[in-house]
Parts: sequence; C-alpha cells; structure tokens
Amino acid sequence: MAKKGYNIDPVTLRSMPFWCVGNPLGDPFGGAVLPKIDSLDVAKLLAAAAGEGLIEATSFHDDDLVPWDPAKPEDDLDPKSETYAKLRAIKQVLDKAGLTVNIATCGLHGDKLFRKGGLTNPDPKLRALAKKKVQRTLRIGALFGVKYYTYWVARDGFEVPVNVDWKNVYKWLADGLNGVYDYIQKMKFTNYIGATIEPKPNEPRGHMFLPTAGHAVGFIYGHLKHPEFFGVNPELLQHESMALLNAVHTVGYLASMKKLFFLHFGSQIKAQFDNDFPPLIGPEGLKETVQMFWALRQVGWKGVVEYDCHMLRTDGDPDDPIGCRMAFIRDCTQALATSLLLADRLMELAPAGLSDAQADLSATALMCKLDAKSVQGWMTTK
Ligand code: GLO
Ligand code: MG
Repeated sequence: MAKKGYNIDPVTLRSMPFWCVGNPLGDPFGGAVLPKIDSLDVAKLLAAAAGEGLIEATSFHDDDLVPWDPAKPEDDLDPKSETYAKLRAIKQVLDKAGLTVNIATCGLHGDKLFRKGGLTNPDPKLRALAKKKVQRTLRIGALFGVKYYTYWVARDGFEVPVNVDWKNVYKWLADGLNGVYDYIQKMKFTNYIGATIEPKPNEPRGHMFLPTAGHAVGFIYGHLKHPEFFGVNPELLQHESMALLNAVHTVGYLASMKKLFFLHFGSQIKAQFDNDFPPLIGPEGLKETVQMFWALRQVGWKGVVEYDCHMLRTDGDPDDPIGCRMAFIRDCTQALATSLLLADRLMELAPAGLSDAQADLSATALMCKLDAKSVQGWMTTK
C-alpha cells in the first residue's frame, strides 16, 4: 500500500503516467522495441511500484485506458460496453494500491482524424468531435477522481503560417477550454481542482499555438472566462529547453503568477526534438534540474512531480518487458531523490555580496560537497 504522500520538500506526490511506462519505445526511424502492454497490466505494474514505495500517483490519456470509437462517443456511460467494464477494472487496481490520479488528458494527437489539430481544427465538425472526446475524458477523469484536466497542445499547431485562420484560431482554442470549465460545472464534477495548459514549442507540428509557459499564462488571462481555474504544467527540462529557455526561470515566473499547478519532469538536450529522457539522464541539465528544485523550495512551492518521459530505447528489453519498465520507474524515482538531495545542499547558499561568477562557483561546490581548501589546493602551483 502506497503512503498517502511523499512530502519531501517541495514534492508532495510522485507520479508515473500510463503513457510513459506503457510506451513501447518506437521512434520515427524504427518500430516498437517492447510489445504492446494492456492498460490493465500497466495498472498492475503501477500498483507494484506503489507497493515498493516508488510512486504515489499516476495520470492518463483517455486512449491509454480504453480505445476510442468516434461513432460511440458515450460508450463510457453504457454499462454493457467493454469500455465501462475495463475502466472499472483499472480503477479497482489503482484504488487497492492507494494510487491518486493526478491528471486526465484527452488524446487529440493519435487519431488521423485530428491530423490538422483537435480544438483548433479548421473543420467545425472535427472541432465538435474533439470537444466530445474531451467531455468523455472529463467523465472518465471524474470516475477516477482525478485532480486536474490537462490540455497538452497535441497537434494544435501549424507548418504553413499563411494557411492559418489567425482571426479565429485562438477563439476556437478558448472556446474548447472554456468548454472544459462549463462541462465540469454542468456535470457537477467536484473532483477537479483545476485544469492546466501544457505548452510545447514544436513537435509533432512545426509550430504549436501555445509554445511556452509565458504564452500559456497570457492566453489564460486574455482569453479564458475563468482564469482562476486554469494553470500551467510546464514540462521541464524538455519542452521549454527545446526553445532554449531555462527551467529555473520558468518555475520562478509561473510560481510568481500562481500558475504553477504541477510539474512534468524529465531531461533534454537543449534545442533538440523532444528527447523525453528520464530525469538527470543524458549529457545536459544537472545544474539546471537541481537549481529548479532549489528555486521551488526558495519560493515555497509544493506540488506533484510527474515523470513525463520515456525509458531510453537502448534500455528497453524485449525479453523482459515488465522488468525493464519497473527499472525505468526506479530510475526516475532515484533521479528525483538525487535532485532533491542536491537541491537540499544548495539551501546553504548565501550568494549575497558575491559576484555572479563566485555565487555560481560556490553553488557548484556546495552541490558537489567540495570543501574550499581542497579546491584552493588544486588552483595554483604555489
Ligand atoms: C508530449 C507531452 C505529453 C503530454 C501528455 C499529457 O510532448 O509531454 O507526454 O504531457 O500528452 O497531455
Ligand atoms: Mg508532458
């Protein structure tokens, strides 16, 4: 049975989403490394991880749990449907393991119908279909008692700027997200404490309509009828690093705006495509990750950290698809613990009066537990 909370400052709960641990590790240049895994088996794996004390929460897209058929937009309400039975079977496993569900998000990227976007699709019929799919996701989320609905930009973006209806496109998006709030109210779903926008600069499309955390906050205040209900879940280091932005800056800004609802966590080589590396894995980002948690503690933020990343394709073991997935969960949790321990060392930092360079070098020395004398000893030949 998982503990009710993690509560090591600033992290309240650690979450491993269905889509991350279930990922079969295909990429544009090669097919899946791991066999497809049924959603009930993913739930069991998450339950085992909770049992080991590695996570307290999970999250899902509608499509991660049950398939979607555009001809049956309300199959989740039909007690005779496979969807109905499957959702309840999954819920039983998660409940028994004491796992909280942090977000429900609607998959508006996978089906080819949405190749020109979901909530911003230029075809009004497809926008209406996207809204129906979002409503089904909200109902599924209510069944699981999830805390947030998340809108990830998915395929809401463009390759060809001269073929975008700039006069209307942000109105369509606002209409879709205002619809999330209205539906939650209409259905009296009390489980939702808010909804979030997850920005991303590019991929899967050339440019996305809400590329950064700053764009998302501006959109919330400029376009949404209930700005208090909406926040942002930045994906750090990945999404903002793709646009060469800095994670410490992003969390500092969002926390000051009271819009940092929770974190998607992983690692990234700056300016590349979405690497989705597990946290602290890969050649870059150690300092940035540690400083991000230091800044979160400094501003007193507390919240859920969700491992939104994939196992390295090279670590996928087709002969042990469950074992390698469990190892991936352990790696993420080990990386978070490492980051928090290193950030804890930084709490002793007293940069006042130091030059920027000296403040940074002191932070590195603190983080690496180097004593000043030893460093001095390696500095000069005298
Ligand atoms: C991909 C995103 C993706 C979202 C998820 C939640 O770039 O990070 O994993 O977080 O679909 O909406
Ligand atoms: Mg994400």
